[in-house]
Amino acid sequence: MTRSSTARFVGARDALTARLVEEAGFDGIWASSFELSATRGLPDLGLLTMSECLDAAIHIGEGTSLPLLADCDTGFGGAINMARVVRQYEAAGVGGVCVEDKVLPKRNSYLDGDQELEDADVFAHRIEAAIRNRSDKDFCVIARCEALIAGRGMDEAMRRAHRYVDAGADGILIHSKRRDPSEVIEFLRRWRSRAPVVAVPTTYNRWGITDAQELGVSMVIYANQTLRASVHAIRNVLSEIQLRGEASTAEDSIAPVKEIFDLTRTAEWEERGA
Ligand code: SPV
Ligand code: MG
Repeated sequence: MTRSSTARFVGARDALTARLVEEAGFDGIWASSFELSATRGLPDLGLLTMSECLDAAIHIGEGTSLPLLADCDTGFGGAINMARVVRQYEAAGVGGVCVEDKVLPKRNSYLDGDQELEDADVFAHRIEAAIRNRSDKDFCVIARCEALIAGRGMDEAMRRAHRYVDAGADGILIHSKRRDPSEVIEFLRRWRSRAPVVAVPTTYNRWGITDAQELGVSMVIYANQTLRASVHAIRNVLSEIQLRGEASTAEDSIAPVKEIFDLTRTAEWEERGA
């Protein structure tokens, strides 16, 4: 297992997945809007409400002792909504929130087509409201800069990132959908470690944790790999059962029932209720 001072967070859409992430030795959980939407069979187009996302985050948190960073899309409205987001997520024991500078309803960053950015001052005001409304300064508020995703260039990304840290953000998630890490590396070079940086190496997935660490990245998020893994695993087992007309050969590629008993701490619960 690679040990790193760069925290490695992984997307988990439910408590059981979060438990698997913890078991594998990662550092934290990303409650991804993409994963939570997909779990409901919905596209990641800002359709989920704050209560739905908060409820999911609470359930995910019940499965793990790892810190949880909640993807709060654009903050579910304006500064006043952001104030409520922070109060509610903090009260629920979530470690922090991440909000992105797009307009509501946002579109997933990997979708083709236009991405509409929020006005930088309007978004900075939202960050200020978030900071003002936390009661614990360790509750983390990450501002996600989508300027590169929206094709607005590095100067705009830098301008926005500085504006958001001026507004009080604890860190910047700089998002890029290039297949190589060049944009993120250029951002880091110009940023000069002014505040912690979070990266999401989904498309530039050959960028290893050691490289990220050497360049001073504070956190990487493997945002959606567990969701995508489960889609293929489920499809494979279903087609195996369809093909054979029975489930015996599928057994080799699925978890034994006992493993699920163990993962859900069945013995511990029976003891509690004894
Ligand atoms: C998510 O996982 O919901 C994210 C990250 O926002 S991404 O889908 O990579 O934009
Ligand atoms: Mg998201």
